[in-house]
This record gives sequence, structure tokens and C-alpha cells, in this order.
Amino acid sequence: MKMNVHEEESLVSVEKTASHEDLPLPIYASLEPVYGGGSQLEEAQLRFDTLKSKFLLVFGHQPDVFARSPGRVNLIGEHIDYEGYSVLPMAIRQDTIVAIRKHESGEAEKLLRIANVNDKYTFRTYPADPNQEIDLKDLKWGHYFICAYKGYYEYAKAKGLEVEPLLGLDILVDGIVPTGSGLSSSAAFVCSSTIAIMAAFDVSISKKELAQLTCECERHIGTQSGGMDQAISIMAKAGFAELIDFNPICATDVQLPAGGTFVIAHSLAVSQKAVTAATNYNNRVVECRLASIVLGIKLGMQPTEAVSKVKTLSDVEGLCVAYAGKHGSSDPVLAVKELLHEEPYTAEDIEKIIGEKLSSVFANSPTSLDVLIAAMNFKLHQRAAHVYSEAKRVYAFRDTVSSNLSEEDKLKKLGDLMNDSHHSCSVLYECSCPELEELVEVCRENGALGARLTGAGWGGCAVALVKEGIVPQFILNLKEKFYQARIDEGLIGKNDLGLYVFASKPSSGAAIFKF
Ligand code: NG1
Repeated sequence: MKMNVHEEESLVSVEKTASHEDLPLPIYASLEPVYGGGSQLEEAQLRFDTLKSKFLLVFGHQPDVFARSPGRVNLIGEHIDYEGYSVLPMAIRQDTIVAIRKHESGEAEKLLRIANVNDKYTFRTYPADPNQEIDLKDLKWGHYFICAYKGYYEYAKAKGLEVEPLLGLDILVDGIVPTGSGLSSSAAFVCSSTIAIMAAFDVSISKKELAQLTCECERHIGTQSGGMDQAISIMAKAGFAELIDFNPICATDVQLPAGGTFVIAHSLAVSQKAVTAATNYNNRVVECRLASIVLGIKLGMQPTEAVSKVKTLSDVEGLCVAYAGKHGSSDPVLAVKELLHEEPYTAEDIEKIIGEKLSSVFANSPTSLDVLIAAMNFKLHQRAAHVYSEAKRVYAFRDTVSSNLSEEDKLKKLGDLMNDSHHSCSVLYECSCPELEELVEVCRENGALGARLTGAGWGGCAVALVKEGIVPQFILNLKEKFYQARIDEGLIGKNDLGLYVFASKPSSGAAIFKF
């Protein structure tokens, strides 16, 4: 479990024998392997210099080690990771860097002291006790670090790792992934924190295990996260999008067609995923679970068996496909159409079918019980239809990329799939919002081959597929048609547009730096 420092050359030779996700994270002694050259390297150098000097200023010591983890844009496959289905994201260049130092045994305070280079996030201290509770009703930014801290200790306990006596930690954070934007700033923070903690404790595990661990870490914030964001943040490779499979976690490189560029544009509606979990994100997780139990029962399972065994829609997909097969189709959506009515279900309707109180089904999940309190009814038909159809679109996207179609036709087909995905998110999953609808429309009217909301939705960003040659004009058009009115209203500054709309190439994944 101890960490071996391996430099780039040795990493290359290891990769010939082990698969990418079985390797530990790379440890670099310089910034180039991650940030390349030019202005990106200069910007990174400045950030690391600031981290070093501020760390010294705030804590009176140098950090031991740095960890970075990127945000991501999901190209297709929305709200299906927690249902066990594959998704297709890519890492973006914006990342979070965490500098960390482990206290020495003589030092008095056993505290986690957490500072941020951005003054908006005020200094926070927490006890070094990994069993501390996170107050979900009063979330503070520092709690994302506590998620990582708790998760690491739970992992160490489960694996029987020898843990060092509890000392304090000093932590300084620099995150440039826009928050509340669907680009997974939260996963970038949780992943970089977990990696920093493990590096400070000199513990190293495979990327695959780390992806699973960081997903569990983030659930401490109260969202029933699916695992896509942590997996891509850790396993991304520069130049590739990744098809991420779950159970077990695995990443397959997807080389996107040349000639197309993904432009990310913020709707300027902020999505506070953790705060709205009971009505939005966790609500959909609960609706999917209920849809899968009801489908299981309608397709012949005993209610008690369905309640105890069926966790996700992927668990009953086989039954749905078998049902469709008897009706001349292979599409699980057919079973949804025939067996779940479109009219929303009340809690009582579902309790009658499953023969049990919903509060007893979810008795072990406090965040699901919050959903039951907040929900008026449950749209089982719509949510299941979205999940099954979106899961298919992910494979269609992957197959299109590797098909023999001309580049032109590939791009057109990918754009169509993105448009279909947005329609399903908007109409069936209801995770869009007026600002995203307007932005997606503006993207399409200005030459995007396809455009869709990305990430959890209810605000945040859209991603548009645009022909490389028209990107500058496309961005100018977005400025004029979408952002100018908002600049005039004072919602954003006119010089800040680059933060809200930018083209993105697939970036590399998490890394550790020891200088
Ligand atoms: P965002 O909110 O974009 O970070 C969330 C989940 C994902 C996935 C998407 C929807 C977390 C950390 N991330 O992403 O796992 O379910 O929504 O596809 O909860």
C-alpha cells in the first residue's frame, strides 16, 4: 500500500503491462506532464506559486504534497450512472488543486485547518475526528474536504489498513472549476482532497479503487452520487473522452472525431445540487428505484423479493427486454409504456403495489426519507423511459464515433443524439430550467450540430457540438444573443465572458505533485 514515486518514463513502461485503471495515480515533480506548455503552463505555475506562498503565510510551513483533479463535461448519458449505466464524459482543463501538510506529533492542535486562495471561502477548522457528523442542513464549503476525510478513514477501516494516530492537517485549496455549473466542481474538490490526504499518509491504491472510494466520499454531502464525475476526474486521459462503465468501474478511450469541438456555455442559473437534493437529484434517484421495483413486480417478481433485491433500473432491464421480446421488440421502453402509467403515482398507489410503506422501504436512507417528505407524487413512467432511452444513446454515440461514416455524417449523428438526449432530460426527466432551454435553443440557431444540458441540470451549463471552423463566430453569436442582455443587467461582467463560455479539449486526469 505504500506509495512509489514513479516519474513519467517509468509510468510509460508500467502502462504496457497493466491496464490504465489498475495503476496508481502518477506522481510528478514538474507541472509540464499535466499542464503542457504555453499559457496554460504559465497559469498553472502562477497558481502553484501562490499556493506555496499563501500556505507558508497562513500555516507557517511548506506543504508536503499537492493533488489536482479536474472537472468534467458529460457529452452524453445524463442521470443514468446511479442506475448502473455507462456514461460518456471528458475531463476539462479547469481543476482543483489541494496543498496539504500533515502535522507532526509534537504539534498541539489536532485540527483540520482548511483555507482557500479565494477569499470568498473563509478559513474553517474542524476536529481531526473522522467520525464527526456533517450537518447537512448547514453545509459549508469545508465540508467537501470532510467528506474526503471521513471516506478515507472508512476505507482504511474496511481494508484493515494501519492508520496513523490522529494528528491535524493543514489544507489550502485552489479551485477554478465554475461552481454550481454541472461541471462537477464538487467531485474535483472531493477527489483532490481524498488524493491529498492519501498522499500525505503515503497510501496509494489503483485508480479504479480510488474512483469507487471518492464516489463514496462524496455521498457524505447528502447526494446519492452515481460515480461518473469521480471516475472521469481520476481516470481521464488527455485527448480522449471516456466511456465509463460501472460495476466494476472501467474506462474505455473514445477518440472524438476531428473537425468537431465541444463548446461549454453557462446558463447563469446556479444549480445548488446538495441544497436542493430532496426535490431534485435524490428525488430522481428515489423515483428510479420505485420505478424499478414496480416494474419488477409487474414482470413477475414477488413484492418482498423486488423490494429487497431491486436497486436500479438496470436490475430489471433483463425482465423488460424479455417482455419486449414477446411483443416483437428488444426495447425495454416498451415495458415501461405498457406497465407504468404516465399519470404520476401517489405514495399510496405505490404502497398498494409493493405491499409496504415507502418509509419502511427507505428506512436505512435518511436522504431518501427527506425525498418522501418533500415529494407530492412520483413520475415512474417518465423517469424510467428517460433512463432506458438515454442508456441506449450512450452506446449509439460510442458506435457512431467508431463507425465508417464520413466525419461530416458522424458529427451530424452525434449532434442529433445530443439533441435527443436534451429533449429526454427536459421533457421526461424534468431536470432543465428556462435559462438552459433558451441557451440550448440559441446554440442550435447559431450553428451547433447538437446541444444539450450537461451534468445534473436545473441550471449550470449546456454543451454544444460545433464545427471547429466556426467556433470563434459561434461564441461571438452566443455573446450577442444570450449573454449581452445579462451583461447589461449586471449579472456578469463583460470581461468575464471567458469564464462562462469556452471551447474544451479532453484533458488529463488527477495527479499528485511532489516538488
Ligand atoms: P453534477 O451535478 O454535474 O456534478 C451529478 C452527479 C453525477 C451524475 C450527474 C447527472 C455528483 C457528484 N454527480 O453531476 O454522478 O449523476 O449529476 O448525470 O453527484
